Amino acid sequence: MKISKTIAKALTISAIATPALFAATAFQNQVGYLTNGLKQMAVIDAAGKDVVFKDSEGNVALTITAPEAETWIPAGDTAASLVDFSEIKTAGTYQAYVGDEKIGHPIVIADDALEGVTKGALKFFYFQRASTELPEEFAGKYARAAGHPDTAVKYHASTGHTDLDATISSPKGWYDAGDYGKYVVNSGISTYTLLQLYQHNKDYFKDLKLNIPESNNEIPDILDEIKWNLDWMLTMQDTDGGVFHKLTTKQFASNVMPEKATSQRYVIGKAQEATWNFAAVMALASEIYQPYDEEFAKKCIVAAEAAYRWAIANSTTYFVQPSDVGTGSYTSAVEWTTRMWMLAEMYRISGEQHLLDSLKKWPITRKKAALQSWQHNYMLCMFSIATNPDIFEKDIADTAKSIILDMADGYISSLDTNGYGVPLVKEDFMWGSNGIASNKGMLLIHAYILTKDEKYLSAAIGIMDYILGRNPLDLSYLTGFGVNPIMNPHHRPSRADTVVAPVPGMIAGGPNYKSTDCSKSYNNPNAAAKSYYDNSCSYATNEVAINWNAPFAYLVGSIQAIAATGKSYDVTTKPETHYQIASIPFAKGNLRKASFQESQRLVVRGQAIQVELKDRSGNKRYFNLKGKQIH
Ligand code: 9MR
Repeated sequence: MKISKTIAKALTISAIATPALFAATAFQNQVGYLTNGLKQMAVIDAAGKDVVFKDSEGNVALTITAPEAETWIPAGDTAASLVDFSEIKTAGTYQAYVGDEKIGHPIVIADDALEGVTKGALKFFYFQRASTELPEEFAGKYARAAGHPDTAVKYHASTGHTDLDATISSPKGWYDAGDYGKYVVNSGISTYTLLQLYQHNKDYFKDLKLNIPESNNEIPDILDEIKWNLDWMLTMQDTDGGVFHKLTTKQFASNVMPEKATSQRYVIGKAQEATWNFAAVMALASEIYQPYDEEFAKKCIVAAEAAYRWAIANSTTYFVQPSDVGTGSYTSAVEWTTRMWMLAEMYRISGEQHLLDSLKKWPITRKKAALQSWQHNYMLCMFSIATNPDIFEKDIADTAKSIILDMADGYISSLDTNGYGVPLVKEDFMWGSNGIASNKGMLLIHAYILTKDEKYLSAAIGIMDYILGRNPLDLSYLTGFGVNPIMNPHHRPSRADTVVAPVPGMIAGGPNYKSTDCSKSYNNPNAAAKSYYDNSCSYATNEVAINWNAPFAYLVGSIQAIAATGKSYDVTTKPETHYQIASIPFAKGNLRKASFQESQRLVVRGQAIQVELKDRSGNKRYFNLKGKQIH
C-alpha cells in the first residue's frame, strides 16, 4: 500500500494543529559533520517551524525554517523536512531545537569528523584476520586467541584433486562475514575496493595509522591490512593457475570464538569466476605494491597472468556448490562482467593491445550496467576505464564515463521529493542494503572524481549520513560509532566473546524487507527502510561482511580524504609501473620446462590466444594454452 497524498496532507495538517501530540524529532549523522562540508538533518513534523542551532554555550549559531515536508517512500514517512545547516562552519558541538524542545542528538562538527569512522571501518578488517592472535595492544578488549591456522587444509573433490588426504597451507586472509569462511569471489571485490580507496586518496592514506602489528613498517597501514588478505588469496591458486573458489568447513560453525571452531577446512571448487576475479585484483595489487615491495608486486602479476591463462582455457567451468557443502556459495556471479573487469585491469597496467582487443568484444553500454556487487563486476570495469582516459581509447573512456554519470544522475533524481535527502529507493532494501547503499556512494564518488561536480559528492554524503543515523530508525548502523549504534550483529566473535558491545567498526547488512529469517515479522514493504531487527539471529538484516564494510570504508574514507587534502583523484595519473604482461616468464605449467627460449609471450592469432616462444636465433614456435605445440 502506498501512502496516499491525502493521508500525507492530513498528517501534516494535524502536526501543525496539534504540536503537542506530534513532537518534532530529527534524524541525523550521529558521528559528525565536516566543518566545510554539507550538513543536513531530517526533521519530522516541523515544516514551517524554526529550527534553531545552538553552540555548546547556548548561543544561537543559525536558525533555519524547516521546508515543506516530503515523502521518502522507503521510510514510509510523509512528514520529514530536510534541513540544511551547512552554513555553520565553525567546529564544535551544537544542538538543534524547535521552540524549547531539543531535537536530534548533539551535532559534532570538525575538520576530521570522519577520521575515526574511516579508521574504524578499516580496523574491522584487522578484527576479521584469520590465523593470528589479536593481542590487547591492537585489539583492546576484543583481544582474542588465534583461530584457523589453515596450514593443513584438505582438497574437496570439487577441486579436481584426487588425493583427498593431501593438504595445502592457506593461512591468513579475512573471515568473510559473521561466519569463518574465506571466499575468493567476495574477498576479491572487497580487496579491490580497498585498493581503490588507497589508489584514489594516496596522500591521505599514506600516513593514516590503524594501530595494527605492522604499523611501524614503511608501508601505509591500509596496504599492510590489505596484504594480509592478498597473501591468503595467493595461496588459493592451484599449480595450474586456476583459483579455488573458497576455503571453508563443510557446514557453518556454531556461535563460538574462532579458536573453538576447529572442524576440518577444505579448499572447495576451482572455476573461472574466482579465477578471473583473482586476476583482476592481483593486477591492481601489482601496481599498488610496486613502490613498496617489488618482489611481492612481481608475484602478484605472475599470479594474475597464470590465472588469466587458466581461465581462458577453462572458460566454461562454473562453480557449482557441492551437495555435501552448506557454507556460502557465491555462485551465479555474472561471469562475463568479471572477465571484462579483469581485462581492463590487465590492460591498464600492461598496455598489451590483445587485452584491449578482447575487452572491446564485450558490450560497453548503459544497458548492460548494474551497480557493482560480488555478483556483478561491470561497473568495476567502467571505473577502471573511465578513471584512466589516457590509457584506454577515448571513445570507450567517454562511454564508460557517461555510464557512470547516467547512473549517478539516476540516484540523484530520487532526491527530488525526499525529506531525508537520501538517494536510496525501496528496491535497495534487500539483503546487504547498507552494502548496496555504500556501493552507490562509491559510484557517486567516482562521478565526482570524473566531473568535480559537488552534487555527486553531496549525494554521497547523503548516503553516508543515512548509514550513520539519518534514517527512520535513528540508528547508526556502524557498531561502536554514533549515539545509538546497533548492538547485536550476526557476527560469531561478537556473540561468543564476553564483551557486551560488539566488535567496533562493522556495518550491519541493514534493512531488508524480504527477509526470511527471525526478522521476518519486521518486513514492511511500505517502509522498507524500517525492515530491520537488531538481533544476532538475523543474518539477513544484521550480519556484517567484508564486501559491505569495504565500500563503506571507500565512501567515508574518500569523503574525509577529499576534505583533508582539498583534492580528489586526478584521472591523468598513470600507473607507477608498466608491466609487459606477455613477456613475463610463465611461472607455472608445461612451458616452464622450455627453458632454452629467449622469450615467451601471449599473442592473439586468429581467434586464439597462444604462447609464442622465440629462441636465440629469432625462430618462433607457437603453443596453445595447454602447452601443446601448434606448429
Ligand atoms: O551477501 C550474500 C548475499 O548477496 C546472498 O543473497 C546471501 C545468500 O546466498 O549470501 C550473502 O553472503 C553470505 C555468504 O553466503 C556467507 N557469508 C556471509 C555472507 C553475508 O551474509
